Amino acid sequence: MSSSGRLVIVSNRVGDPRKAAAGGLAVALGDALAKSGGLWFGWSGKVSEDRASGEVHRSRSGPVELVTMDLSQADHDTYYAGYSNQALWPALHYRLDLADFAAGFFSGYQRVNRLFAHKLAAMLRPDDVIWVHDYHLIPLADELRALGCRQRIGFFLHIPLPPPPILAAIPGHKWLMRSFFAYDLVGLQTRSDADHFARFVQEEAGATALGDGGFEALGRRVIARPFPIGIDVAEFQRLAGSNDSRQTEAMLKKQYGHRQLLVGIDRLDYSKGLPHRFRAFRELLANYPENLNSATLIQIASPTRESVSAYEELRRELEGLAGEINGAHGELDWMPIRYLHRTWARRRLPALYRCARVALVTPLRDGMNLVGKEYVAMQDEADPGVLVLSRFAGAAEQMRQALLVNPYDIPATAQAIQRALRMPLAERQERHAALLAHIREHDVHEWSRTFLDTLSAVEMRTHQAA
Ligand code: ADQ
Repeated sequence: MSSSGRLVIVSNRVGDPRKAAAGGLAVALGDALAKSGGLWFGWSGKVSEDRASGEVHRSRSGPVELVTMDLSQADHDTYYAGYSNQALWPALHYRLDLADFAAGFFSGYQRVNRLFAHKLAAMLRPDDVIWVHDYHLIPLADELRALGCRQRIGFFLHIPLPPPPILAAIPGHKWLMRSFFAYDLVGLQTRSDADHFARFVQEEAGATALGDGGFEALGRRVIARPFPIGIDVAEFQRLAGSNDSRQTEAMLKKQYGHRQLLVGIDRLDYSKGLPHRFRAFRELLANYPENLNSATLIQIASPTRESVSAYEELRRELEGLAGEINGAHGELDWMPIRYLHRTWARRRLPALYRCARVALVTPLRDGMNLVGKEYVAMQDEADPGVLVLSRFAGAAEQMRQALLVNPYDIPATAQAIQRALRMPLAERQERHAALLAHIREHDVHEWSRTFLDTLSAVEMRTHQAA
């Protein structure tokens, strides 16, 4: 980071960068924070007994200060489970049919963002650089500006930004736009998300395009550009060398050595297209019978947001499909689908990636999707597997050498899986080498460095009359 200021990260959940389970994003942000002796602020993940939110906890992770805040039950239900996960999450994933825009959700969302801003403002120094993450906290900069904060504030949206007609269906979407204009820099995952942003602010707020992603409206300026997120390749290589990972790999090779393994690793979320994936796999078995008694899909789907009813229905649908496919095609000594509804320890992920001939990353819509990148990073360069990737994952914009599929087209997806399973070695190597070079060059460290350099280079604003 070129600026000398302290880095302050704000996100719904705070990760402890020193814990291996924290994952690449926490590690990358932790690195950036450590360089400036930074602060990470967010929800503690705890729901307090108190009627009001706000108890603050402080701890340290090396040079990084971690500050978290508890939420009351009502704030959790409206801000987190409500507006964030039942209104914004589905709407921004193009699923207006699943969105619930209850008024109580919206007021809770505003209330918690205001509370976050009040708690954070009290801790800020004048030369801090603030980086806010994700859809839970879109209005945070506006709230901070209202309290007189003039620091540089950047925002990164980890999930997609849909085209203007979908955004315009969000009740009171004007506040959304106004909120974006309180930031100095808005980062999006892909070029097409950035195009949607450009069209949205120009069509709905009459914003003027200033070039290079700059826009002016409402008496404010913002820069909005794509910053595609990557993974920490070195972290995965380290994990792959761990005892846990080696043991799991040996076990998988013993169990499945004479089969063709396919792997899917996701949170159990409707955006990930899991029922479509299971149907494509069923079609593969029906249309290409040479895969019977051989192709085995290991699908790990970790539980998430279980209090939301759409997730419960999805769980039942998947269990039904897995049971049906195994019942119809399985043998005493072979089950086509191994479906595990639980979180898989991060340190054991490399083993799964390495043993799988094919990875199925087929979301109906995804901001980026890091699983495909992790899979590519973990392949044996001499004998790599094949990535089947949805064209609707943000990653598809960069990973053109994957087998790109439309997950809604079940027969075509089955055909692509068949092609992946039969792909000759030379073609696998060629595709893999190109993908790996890209993933190495554009890793998560490059992502955070580029974002923060861009934010630091933004002219300090003489904030903020509007
Ligand atoms: P997620 O929707 O959570 O994140 P994704 O990128 O698929 O999406 O996964 C994030 C991490 O979680 C990966 O490191 C993956 O290995 C891990 N993970 C996923 N399922 C797991 C499981 N069942 N067991 C163990 N680990 C699992 C959001 C956006 C994405 C975007 C990321 C980062 O929705 O589009 O890529 O943020 O910006």
